[in-house]
Order: sequence, then C-alpha cells, then structure tokens
Amino acid sequence: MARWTFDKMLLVAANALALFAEFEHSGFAVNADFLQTVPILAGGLLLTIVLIFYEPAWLYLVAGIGSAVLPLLVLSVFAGPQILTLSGSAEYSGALALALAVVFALVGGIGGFLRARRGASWSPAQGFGAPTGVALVLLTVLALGMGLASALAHDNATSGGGGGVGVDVPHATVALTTKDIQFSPQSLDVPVGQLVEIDIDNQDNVDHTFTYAVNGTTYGHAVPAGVITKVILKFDQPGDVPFWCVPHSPSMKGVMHVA
Ligand SMILES: [Cu+2]
Repeated sequence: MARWTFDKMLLVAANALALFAEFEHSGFAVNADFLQTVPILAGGLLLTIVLIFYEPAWLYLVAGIGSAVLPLLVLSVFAGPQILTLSGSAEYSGALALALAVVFALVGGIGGFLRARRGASWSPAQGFGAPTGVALVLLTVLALGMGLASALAHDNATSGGGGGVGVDVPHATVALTTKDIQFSPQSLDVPVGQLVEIDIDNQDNVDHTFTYAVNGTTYGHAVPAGVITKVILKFDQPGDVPFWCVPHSPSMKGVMHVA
C-alpha cells in the first residue's frame, strides 16, 4: 500500500494548483487554450501519480521538476512588469497559484529525493494526520478557494457594465470580438490619419488586453470580461501594427493594416 509522505502531498498539491490555474486561465472551459497546456501538465501529473505507488529516490526529483515545468513556463510569460497588468484582474490569483505550485513542486521533489536517498522517509504518521500535513491541505484549499472567489467576484463586477466613452467628432469604427481566447477578426483594416474607434466585444469569461506597439512604444488597454471596451486611436503613418493580449499572447494576437 502506498504511503502518504509529506513530500508526495506537496507534489499532489502542486499539480492541483497548476491544474486550477490553467483552468481559471481558460475561463473554466475546456478550450484550445486549456488543451495546449495539457501535454505539459500531464507529464508532472503522471510522474506524481506513479510516485504515489512506486517511490525510488530519483522519481521524487523527476516528478518535482516535471511538476514545476508548466508553472515556470507560464510564469516566465508573465515575468517582469507584465505581471503588474494582471494585478486586480481574475488572472492574478492564477499567477499566485502557479507561484505556490512551483514552490510545492520543488520543495516536495528535492526534499523527497534527499530523504529517500538517506532512507529517512516520512513515517505514515507524518502524512495527512500530522499538523504539517493538515496545514498543507488547508493552505492548498485556501489558495484554491480564494482564487475561485476572486474569479467569481471579478466576473460579477465586470458583467453587465459596458457603455464607455464616445467620440463626438468624425471617426471610423472598427468592430473586434474576443471569444474562445482569440481575436476575431485577426486582421483589421484601419484608416490612416483619422480617429478610429475600436469596439472590442469580450465574449469570454476571462479578462484580456488590447496591446499594440508602434514606433517602439507599447500601448495597453484592459479588456474586461463580458463588456464592450472602446479604444480610440490614430495612426499618422501607414503600415502593419501588430496587437496582442498580454496574458494569452503566444496564441492570442492579430494585426492592424493601417492604410
Ligand atoms: Cu487574453
């Protein structure tokens, strides 16, 4: 029978947190954005499940590193000042869950490896029943609960809003939709030299950003879930201007053809 060591529990908690963060990131839907993370998530998860029943020292190390890969990859996308654009958004709790997952995975993996090599593994009494085990489970449940609550509160706060600013001078209007973690259309025709209002209808349950760079300067606009956000801009020169969503940038992007 498998023994529940503290190190194993850390690894299970790390995987639960990573799975939660990715599920929240995709708006609690099994969509393309979620599925692309599954192969990387599955590696750490499978290694951890095998470790529960079969526990050589090296497997702790491999499972720990395997479980840290996805959270580290995702966090590296958020790294630097970009993470601040998530502050206050529903994605922020996901980023915190990922950070906790990295700590749990590395502490459980490296700690378990060292203990198993010394043959000094935790006794069953140091598992779920021990104060450390109870504290760990509570901490994980608390982190998941807080993430879920903030995601729901955020959705409630932003849905039903809408409206926004209007422009009382002649201008062009371009419609843009975000749905299933994609911009639609991904190619916009934007007239040069005049005010353009871009109406972004976010039909997802998650927040996006409308971020673009022109002449080396990056401009970002929050695009909250469930409302239409109006962005007013003007380009003085023709050319292609790429735009993207910061949290979903590897796959969520498009280009404005200014002419
Ligand atoms: Cu996005």
